[in-house]
Amino acid sequence: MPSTVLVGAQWGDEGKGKITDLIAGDYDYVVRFQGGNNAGHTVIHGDKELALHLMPSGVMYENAVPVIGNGVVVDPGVLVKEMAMLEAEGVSCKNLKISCDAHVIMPYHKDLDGADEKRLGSNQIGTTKRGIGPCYQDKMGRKGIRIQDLMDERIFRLKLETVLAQKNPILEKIYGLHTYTVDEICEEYLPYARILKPFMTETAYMLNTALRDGASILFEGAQGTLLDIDHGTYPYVTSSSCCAGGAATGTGVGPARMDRVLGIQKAYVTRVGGGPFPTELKTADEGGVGQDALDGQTLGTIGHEFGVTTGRKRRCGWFDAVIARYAADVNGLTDVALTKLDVLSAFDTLKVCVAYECDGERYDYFPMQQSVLFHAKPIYVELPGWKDVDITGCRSYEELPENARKYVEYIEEITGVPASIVSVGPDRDQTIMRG
Ligand code: 2SA
Ligand code: GDP
Ligand code: MG
Repeated sequence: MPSTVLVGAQWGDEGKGKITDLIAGDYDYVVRFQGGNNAGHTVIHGDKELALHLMPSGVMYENAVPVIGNGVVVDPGVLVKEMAMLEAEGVSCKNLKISCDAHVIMPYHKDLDGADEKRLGSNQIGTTKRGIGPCYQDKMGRKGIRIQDLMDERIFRLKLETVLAQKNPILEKIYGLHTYTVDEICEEYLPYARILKPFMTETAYMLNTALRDGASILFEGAQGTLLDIDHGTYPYVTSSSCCAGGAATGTGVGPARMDRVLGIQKAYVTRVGGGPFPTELKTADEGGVGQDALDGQTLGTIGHEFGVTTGRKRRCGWFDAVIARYAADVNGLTDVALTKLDVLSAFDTLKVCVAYECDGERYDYFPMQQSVLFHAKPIYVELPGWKDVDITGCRSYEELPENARKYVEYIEEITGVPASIVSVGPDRDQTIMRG
C-alpha cells in the first residue's frame, strides 16, 4: 500500500472517519497530524456508532498502529476518557503512540476560547470551545506546553509558573475570568501524565524508520480544506493546517514519502459554525424561504447533519464545484471519496454549483477576496435525480441507477478528479470501490 494522506475537501464532516476506518486495515500506521478534540469522526463498531475525537480512526484495527502526531493539540483528560470508552467497547488502545512534541490544551485555553468568542459578538467563528485556537496561539508564540513537558513534573511546574504569570492577569483583568495556580493545574494534569507516559514516543523517528523498513502510513486529516488556517475562509477557520501539506509538518515525514492524496467530499456540502457558504440552503429557522429552505431541511434531516462534538446543527447546501476544484489544487488530490450519495435519493432534481457570480463577474475558481465569497451567487446546473430509489444496498458502480452514475461522472468531469470511492451509507460495507 502506498502511503496516503486523507483530507477533508470541504468544511469538515465529509465522512473522513468512515473512509479512514474502511481503509485503515491496509496500512501499518494511522496518524492524526493536526487539530484536536474539536474533530468528531464517526466509525461503526459492531452495531454501534462510536465518535472519535482524538484517537486516530485506525485504532479499530489491531494491526494498524494509531499515532497522534506532533501537529495535534492534546487535551489529556479527553484522551484518557476516550481511551477508557474504547477499551470498554472492546477496542484496545495499547498500541497508541503520542508524539512527545504534541502541544497540550490547558484549562486556560478552554476558558479563553469561550471568552474570545463572546467578545466577537455577531462575528463569532462558532468554535467548538475546546481550547484549540488558544493552544495553537501559544504554540506559535513559543509559550506552549508539550507532551514531553507534561511528563516531567519539574519542567511542567517551571513552564506553568512562567506562563501563568502572563495568563492570569489576562484571564482576570481582560476577561474577568478566574485565575489558576500551578498546584491546581498539577493536581488535575499530573494523574493524566502518569496514565499517558507509556504512550509518549518520538513519533517522527518511529515513522521514518518504519518507512525505511517498508511500512505504509495513512495520514488522517481532521476538519477540512476550507477550515485550514492558510487556505480556508479565514478567519472562519480552525487554527491548524488541515490540508495535505499539514501531514508533513504535523508528523515530521517528508512530502516525497506521500504517494496518494485522497480527498473526502460529500455529494453535497455542510458547514458548522460561522463564515461564508455560497451554496447554503438556509432552513426556515435559519431565515430561509421557499424550496431552498425545504431542500436544506431535507439534506439536514436525511443526512443527520449534526455536529459529532458539539451536537450543533450543520448548515447544508448543494455540491460546490468551485471549492472542489480549489481543494483539488491546494491539496494536490489524486482521487476522492464521494460520500453520502444515498442522501440525494430524496430529491427529484439535483443542483450542482459550477461557478459563482458576483457584481456581474463570473468566478470559475475560488475568488481571491473573501468579500466576493460572502456575496457570491451560485451558478447552478440541474441534473435529474433518482428519487426514492434506495441505493444503500448497491455494492458495485453498475448497480447504481443511471442518474446516480451520471451525477458522479458529472462531478468528476467538472472537478477533474476521479471518484475512486463512492459511499452509499454509514456502514463499512456500504461502499463502492471503483478499482
Ligand atoms: P475550532 O474549535 O477552533 O476548531 O473552531 C473553528 C472552526 O472550525 C470548525 N470546526 C469544525 N467543523 C466541522 N466539524 C468539526 N468537528 C465536529 C464534528 C464539529 C461539531 O465532527 O461535527 O461537533 O460541532 C469541526 N471542528 C472545528 C468550527 O465549527 C469553527 O467554524
Ligand atoms: P468526519 O468528521 O469527516 O469524520 O465526518 P463525521 O463523522 O463528523 O460526519 C459524517 C457522518 O456521516 C457520520 O455520521 C457518518 O456515520 C455518516 N456517513 C459517512 N458516510 C456516509 C454515507 O455514505 N451515507 C450516509 N447516509 N452517512 C454517511
Ligand atoms: Mg466530524
